[in-house]
Amino acid sequence: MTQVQTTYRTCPRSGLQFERNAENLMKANAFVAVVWLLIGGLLAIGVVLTRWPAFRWLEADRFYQVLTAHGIDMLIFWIIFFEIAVLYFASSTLLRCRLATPKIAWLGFALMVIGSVTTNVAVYRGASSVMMTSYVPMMAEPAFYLGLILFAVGALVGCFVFFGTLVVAKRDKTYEGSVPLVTFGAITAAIIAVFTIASGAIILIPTWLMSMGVVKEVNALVYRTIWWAFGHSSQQINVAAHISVWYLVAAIAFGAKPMSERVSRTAFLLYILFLQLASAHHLLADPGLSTGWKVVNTSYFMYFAVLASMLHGLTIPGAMEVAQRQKGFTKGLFEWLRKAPWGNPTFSGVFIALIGFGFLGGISGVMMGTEQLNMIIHNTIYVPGHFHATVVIGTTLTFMALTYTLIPVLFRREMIAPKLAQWQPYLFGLSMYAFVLVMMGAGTLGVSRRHWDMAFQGSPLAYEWPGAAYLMMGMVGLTGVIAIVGGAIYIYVTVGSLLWGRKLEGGASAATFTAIPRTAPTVAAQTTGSMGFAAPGTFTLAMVFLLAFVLYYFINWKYLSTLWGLS
Ligand code: HEM
Ligand SMILES: [Cu+2]
Repeated sequence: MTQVQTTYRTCPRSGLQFERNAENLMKANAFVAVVWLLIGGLLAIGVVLTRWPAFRWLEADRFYQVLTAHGIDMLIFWIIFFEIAVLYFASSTLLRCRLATPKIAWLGFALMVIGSVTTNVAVYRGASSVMMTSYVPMMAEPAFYLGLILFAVGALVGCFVFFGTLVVAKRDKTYEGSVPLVTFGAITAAIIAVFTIASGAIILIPTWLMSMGVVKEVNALVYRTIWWAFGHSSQQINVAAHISVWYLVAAIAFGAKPMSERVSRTAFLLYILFLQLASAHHLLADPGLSTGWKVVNTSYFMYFAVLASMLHGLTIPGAMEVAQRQKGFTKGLFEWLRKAPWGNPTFSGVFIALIGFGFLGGISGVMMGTEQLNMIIHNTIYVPGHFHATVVIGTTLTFMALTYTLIPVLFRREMIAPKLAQWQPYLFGLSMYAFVLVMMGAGTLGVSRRHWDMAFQGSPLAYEWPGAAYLMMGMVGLTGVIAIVGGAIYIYVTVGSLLWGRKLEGGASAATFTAIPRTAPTVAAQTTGSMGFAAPGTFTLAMVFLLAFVLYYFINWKYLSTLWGLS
């Protein structure tokens, strides 16, 4: 066995064991992530105040430049830097082993930093306002693509360090049996990430060459198909990662165990098997692909992935409910929920994320993934409404919630302004609920996504919107500003704690790891709630979800049927 110079610190507050290299890399990745969130949040001010019809702040070219940077800094840089930190945590910390090849991990980190800065500089120079999707033949400067490629290589390196760390843990026997569920979820995320990054490389490298004049043409349909194999799967990484964090938080906040490990693991596997196929839902309006191909991919196979998310959506609150009932909160259907730690921002953030992700992101996603219904909302502001429910309420809020736990545990600082932190998930999460709802409302009325000014001011033929469309876009502005304030509070509390928070002692360090102790076999506790279910409250919530889904689906078919009068 090779002897590697490192130390292991056992955190006195959480009992978690941090290896030095992994710890430093997690801190660096999480910190840079938050810097990108800050920049993306500042850019959101420009986007929101322009979309707010009463302000129409930025001119078109400036708007698209700011929008491009907002989308990329948020969805790619904030989220993936944070995910690399999560991968290192799920491997090194949870398996209590050293991080494999720390030098290479730092190299990956450096590539990600260089790549993200390069792409941003290209956007700020002004000739790369191609937006997140950067469809050909619209061209950005070569540096725009080069930055993304360097970033992707860096992230890929991070994934391989993660896999290497799993090997180290296995070889050093730091744990027994199978890996914990949270690590399993992270493995899912990392496997999808490798596929995702490969698709990104296949399409972005030729596009980069085209921007330099080396390649003459990249076919637009091929571009879109492969770009979405990358773009859609990358969202699956986010889902697998934030769901893993939900399991982690259920364990931290309640000591909850998954209701069924096997079901949860199978659900993660379904992601790997079926998610890429769902990429087709981004191509539903594309000519050149057959209807049969679209229907098979978006209907039959997509539902397996949706099924997986619904399984997690059921088992995570279910596990919380079972744990709460064991503590004696057994009254009625919902005492377990009423008596949950609502004042703990890690819990409240995760719960608000879970409900919002399911009800707002999930239901709207299945609706818009249906070929016929897609035509109602295609390329309208509904689309960003939907994905802010998934990537902001789902992923971003979950990562924010986790940070509140990491400040004392990983960064060893006492949180400044704990009262403010308590309010933050409510302010940010609930204003985002409202934000996505009015965006989807305006989109249902037809407000365009790909035109910055819904009023089309100055164009010869005016279009008369129903007044509700203006009202809702005004609400998009207002709720967006409130959400930005909620985001600012998060940045203030987290960065402020690192700068001014009281230092906490790190706990004892040792030169070797302490293996995960063999846990006593858990007695299958008899946790029958009312009506014979282990988790009747969660079951009720699931029925409410089903009802909401059916109603919403029906309303949209009904609405579709009124759009073209046949008689
Ligand atoms: C306070 C928080 C945020 C607000 C108020 C906000 C607002 C907006 C608005 C108004 C748009 C423009 C929609 C359009 O006109 O097409 C937009 C686009 C976008 N946002 Fe956000 N956003 C926020 C946070 C985030 C976060 C956290 C992410 C990702 C994790 C994100 C990802 C995106 C993406 C990918 C786009 C599309 C860019 C494009 O079309 O190229 N946003 N956002
Ligand atoms: Cu998708």
